[in-house]
Amino acid sequence: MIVLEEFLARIRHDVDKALDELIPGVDIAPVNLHQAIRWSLFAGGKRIRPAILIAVGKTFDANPDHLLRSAAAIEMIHTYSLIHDDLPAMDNDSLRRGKATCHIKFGEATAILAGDVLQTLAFKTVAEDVSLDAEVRVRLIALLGNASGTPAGMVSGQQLDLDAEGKPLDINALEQIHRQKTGALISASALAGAIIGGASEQDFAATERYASNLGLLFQITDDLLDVTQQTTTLGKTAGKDAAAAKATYPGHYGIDTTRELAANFHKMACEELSSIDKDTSLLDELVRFIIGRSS
Ligand code: GRG
Repeated sequence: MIVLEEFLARIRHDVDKALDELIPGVDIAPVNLHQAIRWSLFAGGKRIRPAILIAVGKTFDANPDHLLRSAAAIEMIHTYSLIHDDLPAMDNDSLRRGKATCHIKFGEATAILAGDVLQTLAFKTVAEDVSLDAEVRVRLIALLGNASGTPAGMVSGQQLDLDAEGKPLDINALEQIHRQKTGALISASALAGAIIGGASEQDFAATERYASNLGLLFQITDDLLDVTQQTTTLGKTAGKDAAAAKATYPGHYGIDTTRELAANFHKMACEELSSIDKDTSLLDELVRFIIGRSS
């Protein structure tokens, strides 16, 4: 059995190497644009979405070389969302991944462009991945477009989140925001691994249910960390949700009940793995990592 910490460290190394090869260098014009992308991309993210993609792909016996560029593409989309989320018109934050945010370091216009181009590079990366059949690439592109866009993806979740600021929300609306804003890209990471691994229809459906619980668990854990951890541990401003009157699980249920709910999503995610006739121990470990993380 692979120790999860070793697996995650290897993913961080391999994905960072792939990203370095895929992103234009700082010797290529426009230099400030490429510096801005690299500033945010290599600031030390956990690479959890690539890890989910690669773990699911490995579970379905995919060739590891075939997973890497899609994993890098998902990290590009994720980093674009962080850059744009930190902008003055959105969360207006000055700290991300323990460093100054992209717009603080490079200016707002360049940060907007860095986010834009990370998004287009992600789709280009998948489209040009010659290790994958054309049909697989098209499925992945559609998956990423749906998960990062609207009406059920990350951008629509972000809009719902902005619209909900300062308003009382029922739990269904809160869950919808979390599922779209964060869950959709986490789910897409798992499903991309299943697509590249050629999972059967039944295994794909089980992966979808696993990922849906995992995605919600990820954001609930993020909500908990925002109220229980310090800024230095998180590498981003702690206590931001309450200050911005954001809709969160701890805000709705309190910390103790939120922890119980997280444990329940943990259990449900792991239960979905039992119908998959493969060694799913890595996927089990990933859920444990997500609920136990401190940043
Ligand atoms: C602005 C287009 C746009 C979308 C915004 C994802 C998102 C939607 C905003 C980012 C802010 C945020 C708190 C989102 C929730 C998702 C989340 C928990 C992001 C942090 O992910 P981690 O913990 O970060 O994986 P690292 O830095 O480790 O990659």
